[in-house]
Amino acid sequence: MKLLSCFLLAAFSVSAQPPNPAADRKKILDNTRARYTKYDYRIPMRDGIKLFTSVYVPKDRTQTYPFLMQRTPYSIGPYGVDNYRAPLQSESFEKEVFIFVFQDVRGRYLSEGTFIDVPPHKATGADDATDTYDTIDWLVKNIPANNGKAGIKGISYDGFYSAYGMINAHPALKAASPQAPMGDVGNGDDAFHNGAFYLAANFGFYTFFKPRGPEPERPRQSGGFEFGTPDHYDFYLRMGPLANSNDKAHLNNGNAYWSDLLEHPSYDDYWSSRALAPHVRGTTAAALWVGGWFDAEDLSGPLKLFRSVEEAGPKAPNTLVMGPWNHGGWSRGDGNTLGNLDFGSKTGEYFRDQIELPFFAFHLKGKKADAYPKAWVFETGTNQWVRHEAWPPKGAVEKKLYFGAGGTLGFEPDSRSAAGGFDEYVSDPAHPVPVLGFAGEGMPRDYMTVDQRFASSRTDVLTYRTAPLDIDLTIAGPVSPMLRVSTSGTDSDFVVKLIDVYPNDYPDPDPNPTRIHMGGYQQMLRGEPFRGRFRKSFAKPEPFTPGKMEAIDFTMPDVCHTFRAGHRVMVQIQSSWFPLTDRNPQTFVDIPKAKASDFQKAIERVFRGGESGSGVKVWVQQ
Ligand code: PG9
Repeated sequence: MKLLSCFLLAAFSVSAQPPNPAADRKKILDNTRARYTKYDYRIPMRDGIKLFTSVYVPKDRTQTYPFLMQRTPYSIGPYGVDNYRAPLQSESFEKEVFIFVFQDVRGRYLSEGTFIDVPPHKATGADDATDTYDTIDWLVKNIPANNGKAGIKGISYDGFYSAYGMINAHPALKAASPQAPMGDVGNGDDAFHNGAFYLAANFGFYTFFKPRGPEPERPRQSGGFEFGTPDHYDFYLRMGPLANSNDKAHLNNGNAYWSDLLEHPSYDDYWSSRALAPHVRGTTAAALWVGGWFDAEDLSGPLKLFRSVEEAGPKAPNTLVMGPWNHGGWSRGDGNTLGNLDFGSKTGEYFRDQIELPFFAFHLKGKKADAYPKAWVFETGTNQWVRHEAWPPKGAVEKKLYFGAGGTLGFEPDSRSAAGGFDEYVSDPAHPVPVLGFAGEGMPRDYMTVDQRFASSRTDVLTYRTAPLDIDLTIAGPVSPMLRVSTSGTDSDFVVKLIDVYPNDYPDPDPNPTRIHMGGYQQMLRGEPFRGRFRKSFAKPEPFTPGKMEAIDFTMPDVCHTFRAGHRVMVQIQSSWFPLTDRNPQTFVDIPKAKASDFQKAIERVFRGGESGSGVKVWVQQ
């Protein structure tokens, strides 16, 4: 017995080595150096501009390999053929060999040319579609031991370039995985959502993402903006009207990209020319569109672009993957939790190993893989991966949840309140509804998972909720508010939040380091603002007539969620969401030029009752 216990102790002590990230990184770096040789090229585009490109070529020449590309405005560093990045993609890709390619896009870092923020696709001349084509053409013709196939992937801006590269693609481009691509930064991704400006996300982004000079240059360490407080609600409230954002204490007119945003508060051709959906129709590369249900930056992009390819009749396999992730969350960590939410399995690891890598190995190397479904999504609530051959799933039926008297909500119009009943609140721009119930960043990566009880207790938030459900209710697809509202002002925002209310006896996590109480937790599934002036047209804003009821119908990005029996469905309505979005003065003025005196309180009314009363349509899975 003694010998055995000594052995077990020894085994345990060996396996209980403390983690050593530095040693792990060194091992991966050494492994990368052992397997690849790095080359730097300045690849000529059709207009003569040369794009700086690093190519990691496998040392093994016993077989040919495909290219796996990534194009980025964020620098492909470390620069220099002796400085390797490792791992070259996620660690899952260590299991396969590719010719890894990284490229500074036109006008960024060591590539020549002029960078345009979110560059529009051009019908003629050089753009990022032709740059991708020319790069692949050059690689196939100049890099030894390639198998004539190429793939492209990337997240966020890099996802945008991945989708862009699918347009009029080179025949060698066989597979693309645009992940959280910006589908339409003017409406739905990053800059504006239904006309409301995403203040904190963009101010934070454009404090570091600045124009470069005319000459290529290596990254310079530019310090981030000093907010001077961890409480960004307070910071932005003190900043005051949007116009102050360019004064000396803030961006000091120093960033043309930021100023462009403020120059285009309506959806004009500055934005429509930057939308990718019209251009990805008919693309020929197999596509794996990836997004996160809780992505605060580019949730709508993957959904919108997947749909655009699907609706045009896909010419290659077209698959949507959505998981319980924040922005880019699928590419890092286990993915078993997010904020206070626990998904019961390593969703990120599952995606990288079971979905992403086999996709590229199949299309680029002919490795065996099961047929991919149209939609491979994680169903929150039941916390399971589900595969659907259509999206929304076949058999899902769109139903309206009606607002009722006394803050009720149900799939039948509230019989107690005849049409024309209403609930009202005072919306005060001087005291906007916060996006967080505590001091923090203006737009934290996982704000969507925060408990919404802080909001439902406010008098300027309307809350409608069902009775506890008798049976599970699964919704899968877009969520479409249908509001009937009035304001005493001449403009207002209306924010709609769809929430899962946990039963009071829902168990707390164990361990519970943050001492969170999950009993009664109000988990937001989807939330979007709508700037009322755009209710008839995003290009042509119209004022409200004070007190006159108006319809605001719109669609919010999809969900795939099961409200378990005993839970309630909740909808919250409010007229600010600060500093996630900028404040609406609630007077019909040019908001980026508004003065402090333009900001006025308003009485907001939400009309309910009868078939035409306010509500939210959801796709119920039968
Ligand atoms: N989605 C981010 C972003 C792109 C463009 C403008 C603002 C933000 C990003 O690339 O992370």
